[in-house]
Amino acid sequence: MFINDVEQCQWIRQKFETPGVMQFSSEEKRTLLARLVRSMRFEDFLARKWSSEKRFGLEGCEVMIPALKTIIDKSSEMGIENVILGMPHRGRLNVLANVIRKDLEQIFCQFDPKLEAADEGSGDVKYHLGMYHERINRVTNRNITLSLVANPSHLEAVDPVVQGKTKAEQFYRGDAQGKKVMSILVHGDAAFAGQGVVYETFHLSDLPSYTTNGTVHVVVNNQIGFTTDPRMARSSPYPTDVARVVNAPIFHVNADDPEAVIYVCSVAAEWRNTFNKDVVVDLVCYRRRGHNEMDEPMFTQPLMYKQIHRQVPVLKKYADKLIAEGAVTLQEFEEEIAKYDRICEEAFGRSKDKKILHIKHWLDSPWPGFFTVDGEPKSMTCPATGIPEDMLTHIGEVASSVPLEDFKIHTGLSRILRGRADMTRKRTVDWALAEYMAFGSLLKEGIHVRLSGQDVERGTFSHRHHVLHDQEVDRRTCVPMNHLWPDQAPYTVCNSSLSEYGVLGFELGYAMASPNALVLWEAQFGDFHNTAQCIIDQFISTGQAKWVRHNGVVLLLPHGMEGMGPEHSSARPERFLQMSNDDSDAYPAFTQDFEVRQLYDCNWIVVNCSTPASYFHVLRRQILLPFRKPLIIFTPKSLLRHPEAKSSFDQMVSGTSFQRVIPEDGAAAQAPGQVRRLIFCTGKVYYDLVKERSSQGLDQHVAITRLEQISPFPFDLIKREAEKYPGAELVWCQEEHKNMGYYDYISPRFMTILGRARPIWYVGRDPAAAPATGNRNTHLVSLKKFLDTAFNLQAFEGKTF
Ligand SMILES: Cc1ncc(C[n+]2csc(CCOP(=O)(O)OP(=O)(O)O)c2C)c(N)n1
Ligand SMILES: [Mg+2]
Repeated sequence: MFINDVEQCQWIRQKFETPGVMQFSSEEKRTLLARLVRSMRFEDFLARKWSSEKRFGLEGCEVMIPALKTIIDKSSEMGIENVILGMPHRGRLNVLANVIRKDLEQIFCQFDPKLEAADEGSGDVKYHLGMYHERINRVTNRNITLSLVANPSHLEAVDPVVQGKTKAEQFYRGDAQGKKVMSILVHGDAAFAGQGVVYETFHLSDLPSYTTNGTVHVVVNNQIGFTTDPRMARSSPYPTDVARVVNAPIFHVNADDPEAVIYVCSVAAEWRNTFNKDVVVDLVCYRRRGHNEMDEPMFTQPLMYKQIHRQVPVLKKYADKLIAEGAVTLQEFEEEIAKYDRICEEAFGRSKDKKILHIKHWLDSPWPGFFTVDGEPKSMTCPATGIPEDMLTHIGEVASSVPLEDFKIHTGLSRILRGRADMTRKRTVDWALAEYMAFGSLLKEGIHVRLSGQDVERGTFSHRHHVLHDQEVDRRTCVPMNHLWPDQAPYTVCNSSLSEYGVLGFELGYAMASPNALVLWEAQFGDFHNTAQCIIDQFISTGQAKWVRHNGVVLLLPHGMEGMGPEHSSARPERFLQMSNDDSDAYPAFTQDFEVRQLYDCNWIVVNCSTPASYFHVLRRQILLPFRKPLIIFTPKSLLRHPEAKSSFDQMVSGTSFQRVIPEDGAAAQAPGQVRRLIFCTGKVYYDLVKERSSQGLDQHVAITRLEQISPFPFDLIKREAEKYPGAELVWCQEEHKNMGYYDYISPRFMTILGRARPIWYVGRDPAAAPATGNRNTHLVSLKKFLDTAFNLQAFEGKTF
């Protein structure tokens, strides 16, 4: 154990070294036996009914069920009302049945191959689905809410998600000490030792805006029991090194000794309650069968499995012990078994009546009141996203002030605040101020805003400064955003640890807890999101389809080709677009509600804003929509300070809205008949194009139209723009390399909307392996080259498509 705190060491000693601490009443022993009966007979029942189905049985570690139940009972006794669980495949169905108490027929019916899926998504396998249940805890007679968070196959990926959801539930209840809400994370030994996200998650447990005030971890350790090769145990990194890294006590306990297990579990729950710190219970057990029920372990571990087959099951051992002690009779034990078997059989009978699987019965986080009772959005409209002018002015004034008395800020920052005041007077905003306006206005409407990521308080590009630091008093800070309105919702802005996988997972979990919050994660540079790829692939892009839970998390990904080298340039838009589910080949029906309907049908929204006003509107729209979708925003770097990249209040006042496409509105738009070329683009390259067009004197001949929303694709507006310029050649211009950026996504969609009658020519950088060059000169030369092509009106003459 690697604990430096004397009080904590003493506490543990006293719990384990005091003679006779492990005393159980006969009532407690019988409860434990009954729980073991359920755990074991549940697996037996599944094995008998569906011998060739995968279920990742718990055989060998049946004690996990009483173990989890003990942690929950003990925590409930200490005041916990809400437990959020995350766990992998092994024993999951058993936990659903016997810990969370999902109806058995709901579980059994899923083994029926004829069960049809309701029309609500593509679904997931039964040992991944989540669950939410409010019930009375029979031991304490208190109400308790249990939820098991849905997870993908990717082991341990759910850990930070559970922690984020737990933090959010604590936050909304004002449970700053974690006395009402807690999490339990279950791990396999191999995944616990090997998956880095375990450590990224533990690492969050000591950070103020991320701590859940202690988590009880349970490891199903079927690795070190019964090894016939002593080197195996030694070559394993687990458990001693793990204890050192996670900075939490690990209690190892023999899973064949149920009384010891439940004693250790109750100590673990008490530890969490006493010290608000993480703790690990390591259930040292074996795995009676193969990895899943289709595997034959004797193929590869013959000697170990010979020994395992000789093991008497824990239930029999414990029953024999209690019978010998006289705590139960053989007859009572047999009746207990018969009773549970009957429960299973009856549920099995009922399960045959189930014809349709509703994934919404497997939701881990209900949002009461947000949808209609049928789970539908309450409307298919989105109100205008602009706000009254006086609100813009007020937020601008607070954003340029120091709301606390005698608070001395850095002179450099005073200059920045004066700049904001000046912009407010002139009725303009830059990027940072537009973001302020969006957040501030939502806070007024009671929407909690949380912005998390590395160095987000200041902003990677030193443009945000949401936390002011007193230059004379150590650690004295002020968040002006929390001084906007008397009864506003709270604003949380928090610098995270240096983790993407863990922190993005955490924010996704946070966003899961309530639809009435704007939860944003910002990458330091957009490309760093790829170390969190699993959260993006397994949860964000697919979560709703698999588990029907909407999620409105926002990813802010700084993006732009600015000569900064292969990293720090691209947020990899192509990857997000490739995973967008809107159909490239289907010509859409342009119904009245097309814009909102398209957003409802998509798996996520991908935008690249070219103006601060656009950014302001899209952030507000995220909350004003009657449903939730993940929002991916490619955010700028140099545009943060670009003199042209400003917006007027006129573009943000009441009545204005997010523009999915910003059409050309200059000279070319006045006389569209004379326009020879219409360039479509998105994001920062727009400013390069406008400058070049002007320097070549082509304002009347070339129109430039911006896509602010790339996915779902604004088919209707693109069609309108293309039709406005019937004599113009159509060009897609991007600063990214041809095999990256947006081209592969937009190209087939342009073809669909143009009926393949007109080509859309590509202008941009050539294909490449790395997202950007490391050589500044090459960067500038390639920029000049594609800008020349963009305005060379002969470039595509004679070419066919
Ligand atoms: C990230 C990840 N890598 C690989 C796998 C494939 N996989 C599934 S179960 C498993 C073994 C897990 O061992 P352990 O964590 O000890 O759990 P056990 O099955 O022994 O309970 C592996 C490698 C996975 N699911 N997730
Ligand atoms: Mg294992």
